[in-house]
Amino acid sequence: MTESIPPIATPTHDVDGFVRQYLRELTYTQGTTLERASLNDKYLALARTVRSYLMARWNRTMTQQYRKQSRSVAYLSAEYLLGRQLDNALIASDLEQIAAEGLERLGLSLDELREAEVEPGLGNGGLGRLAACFVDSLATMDIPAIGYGIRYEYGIFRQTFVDGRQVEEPDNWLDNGSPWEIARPEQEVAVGFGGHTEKYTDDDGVERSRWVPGWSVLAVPYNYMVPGYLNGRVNTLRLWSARATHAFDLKIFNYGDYAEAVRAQTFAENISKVLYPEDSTPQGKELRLQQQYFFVAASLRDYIDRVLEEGFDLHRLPERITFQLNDTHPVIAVPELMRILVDEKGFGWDEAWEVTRQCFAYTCHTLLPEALEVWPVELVGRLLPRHLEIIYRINEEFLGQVRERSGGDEMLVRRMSIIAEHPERAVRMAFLATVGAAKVNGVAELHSQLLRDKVLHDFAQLWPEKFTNVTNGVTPRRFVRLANPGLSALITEAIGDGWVTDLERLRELEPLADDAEFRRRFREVKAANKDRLVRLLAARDGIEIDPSTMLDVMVKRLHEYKRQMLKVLHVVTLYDRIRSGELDPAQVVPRTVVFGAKAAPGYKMAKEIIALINHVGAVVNADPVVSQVLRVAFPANYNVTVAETLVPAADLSEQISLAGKEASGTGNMKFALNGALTIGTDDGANVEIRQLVGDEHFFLFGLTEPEASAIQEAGYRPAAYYEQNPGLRRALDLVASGEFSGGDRSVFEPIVSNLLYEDRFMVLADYQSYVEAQDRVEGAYRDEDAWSRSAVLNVARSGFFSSDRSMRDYLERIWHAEAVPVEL
Ligand code: B1H
Repeated sequence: MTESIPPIATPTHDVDGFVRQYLRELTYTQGTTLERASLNDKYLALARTVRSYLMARWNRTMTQQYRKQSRSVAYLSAEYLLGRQLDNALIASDLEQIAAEGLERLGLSLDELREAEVEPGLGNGGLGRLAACFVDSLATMDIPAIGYGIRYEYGIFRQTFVDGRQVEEPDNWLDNGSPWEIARPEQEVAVGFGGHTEKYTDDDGVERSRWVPGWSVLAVPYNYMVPGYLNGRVNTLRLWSARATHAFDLKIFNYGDYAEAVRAQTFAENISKVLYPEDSTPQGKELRLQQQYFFVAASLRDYIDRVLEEGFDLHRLPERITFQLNDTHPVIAVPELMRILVDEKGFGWDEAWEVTRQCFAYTCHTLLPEALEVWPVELVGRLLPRHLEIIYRINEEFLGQVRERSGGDEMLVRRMSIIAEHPERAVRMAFLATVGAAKVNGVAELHSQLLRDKVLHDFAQLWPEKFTNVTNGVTPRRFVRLANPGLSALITEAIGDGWVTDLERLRELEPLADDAEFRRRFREVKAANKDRLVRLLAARDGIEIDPSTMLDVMVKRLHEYKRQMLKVLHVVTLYDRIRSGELDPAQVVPRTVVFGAKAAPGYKMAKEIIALINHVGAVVNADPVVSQVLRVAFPANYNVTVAETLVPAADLSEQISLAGKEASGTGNMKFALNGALTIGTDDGANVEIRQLVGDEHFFLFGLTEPEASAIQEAGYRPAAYYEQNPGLRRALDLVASGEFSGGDRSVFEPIVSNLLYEDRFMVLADYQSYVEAQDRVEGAYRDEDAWSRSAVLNVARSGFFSSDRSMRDYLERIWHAEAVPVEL
C-alpha cells in the first residue's frame, strides 16, 4: 500500500524550485495571490517556503534519534532569546542567494520581507541569548540535543521613551502568525500544583508517600527547528504553553457557572503568559515559581515518556542524558525527578538519588547575592508540598554528610543548609542545584574562580572535583556570518569559508594585520557597516548619526553593576572640558556614543539612569560647539535584531562593569569578533579577551577584583574621590546643578546622592582610570593604520569565543555525548 505513495520530495535547491514552492505556500497555505498579498502574507509564505526545505532534515533527525537512542543533552532554560528566524534558516540551508533571486523574479525583495519578521524575544539578555547560541552550536556540531523552555505569549517588553523616561509596552510577538513553530496539542502533558501529600502502604507493605495535587494545567508543546549550519541535522527546541485542563472547566461548567469556567481557564493560561523582565534580580513571585515548575515538569515527563523508548530502565537514565540547568530557574527539576522515581516508579530513596545526582549539571551565571534565587518555604509548601518534603529529605541527608565530614561544625552546617533560616525560612536554589548536580560550572575563568572562592566556597571545599569552568561563547553563524556579510566575505576570500564552523581558523588572518591593502579593505567593510547602521537608525528611530565619527557603543541591560553611569560621566566630562575651553574641539576625535539598554520595570535607579542618559544626550546634541565632536544616540528597544546591525559597525566596545560583578558578558565577544577594540575592566570574559588579543590591543582600566574587595572591606567612601578629583567634581556638580534637567536640581538628585554616599559599584573609584583610558583610546584612534591593525588582530585572535568551543568544553567536561551525523 505505502509503496504506491510516491516519496514527498523537498523542493529542488534552485530558483525554479524555490519560486514554485513559494507560490504554493502563498496560494494554498496563505490563501492569497501575489497581487492581493499583504507584506505579512508575503513574509509568512517566505518563512514557510524556507521551512519546507528543512522539514525533511528535521524528520530524519527525529527518526534517527528514535532508532539510535544515542546519548544526548537536554538544555533546560526559562529563556531563549532567539532573534529572527528567517535569516538564520536561510544561511543554514544555503538558500540566501536562491531566495533573493527567486523573490526578485516575482517582483519581491528579500530585504523588505525579512524586515517583516518580529523577533521572538523570549529572554532578558545574555543568559537567554547564550541558550540560543548553545542550541545553534549543538545542531551545527551534530550533537543530539533538545532544548526545553517556555513559549511566553509576551516576550521581553518593548521599550519606548517618553520625555526620556522608559515606558514599557507588551511584546505581542505572536500577533501576525508564527510560521516557525509547530504545535503538538496531542502531546500535551498535565502538570499538577497545590493539594496535599499522603502516606500509604503499597501492595508490598512498604510505606510510601504520594502527592495529591489540588489543581493542574496542561502543557502543550510547540516545536521550533534548530537547523545546523549546512549539515543534515535539525534539532528541536520544545517550548511549552499553558492551557486549562478540560476536566477542570467542565466540572465547574456542569454546575452552570460558565463565567467561572472561563475564569479558571484564564487563570491556568496565565502561567505562560509573560516573561518576567528582571535580569539578574528575580522577584520571588508565585507565578514565576509556577512557570518554573510548569516547564520543568512537562519537560521531564516528555523526556521520560516520549523521547526514551518504551520500557527503558530508568536506573540507566544517566547513561542517556544530562539535564543542563541554565541557572537556578529550572532547579525544581531535581526534586521533581526524585518524586517521579520514588513515588511513581517505586525506586528506593538511595537508588533514586544516585540516578538524579548523575543526571543533572548546573551552570551558575552570577555573583550578585541578590540574584541568587530563594523561595520562601511557605510558598513552596503551598504550591509543591511533595517537593518541599523531598527537598527537606535531600537537605537532611546532605547535612548529615557535612556533619560527619566536619566533625559536627554547626556553623558550617548552617551556612551550607539548603534551607535558609533568615530573614525567613526559604529554599536556596543555588545550594539545591549544587547538591543535586554532578557538575557545577561558572561561565568565565574569573567567575568560576570566584564561585569556588566565595559564593559556593564551602561546597567547593567539600567537592572540589564537582566544580569546573566553561567560558561562554557566541555563535559565529548569527554574529559574524549573518550580521556582518562584508567582513565574512573578506575573511572567506582570505582564508576560505571553514572559519564559520571552526572559528579558531581566524588565526590565519594574523599575518594580514600587517598587510596595508587588507587593512584598507577591512576599513571599507567597517565604513559600509556604519552606513548600514545610519540607515537603520534613521528609518527606525529618526536618529541621525555621522558615520565618519568613532562609534563608541555600550549595549546591554541597564544595571548599576554594569556601570552605564561611568560612561555618562565620561560624556559629561568631555562636554564640560569642551565648554570650558579646556579642550579645543579641533583636537578632539569626533565620536558618537551609542547606548542600548532596557531596565527592569521595577528597578527605579536603572530607570533614572536611562532618563539621565537621554537628558545628557539631548543637551550634548543640541550644543552647537560640543555636538561638532560629540553626539549621543540612544535608540529605544535594543534587541537581537538591532545588535546585528550595531555590533558590526562599532569601533569601541564598552565593557566597564566593576571587577568581580559581570559573570562573563557575551556582548564583549561579539564586538571583538567584529573588529571593535574593547575598553574594559578586568572582569568576566574581558580577562580572557585581553589575554588572547594582547594588552596592546585592549584598553584596560579600573580596580581589579581583589583591589575592589579590599577597599570595600576597609570602608569605601565615594565622597573622598569626589573631593579629591576636580574633573569628577565638575562632572557630578554639573549633573547636580540641573544642567541636564532644565535647571531643576531635584531631578537627578537621587543619582548624585547615591553616587556620593553609597556607590555600591564603585563608579567614583574607577572614574579617573576610565577617563585616562578614554584619552588613550583617542590617541590610538588617531593612528588609523595602527587602529585597524589592532582591530584585525582582535578578529584573528577571538576564535576561542565561538559557542562551538563552549560546547566542546561542556561535552568534554560535563556531558560526554558524541556527534551523530545526520546525512543530508
Ligand atoms: C546573567 C542572569 C539572570 N546572569 C536572573 N544572571 C534572571 C538572572 O529572570 N531572571 O530572574 C535572568 C537573568 N543573567 C548573565 O548571564 C550574566 O550577567 C552575564 O555576565 C553572562 O554573560 C550571561 C550568560 O552567562
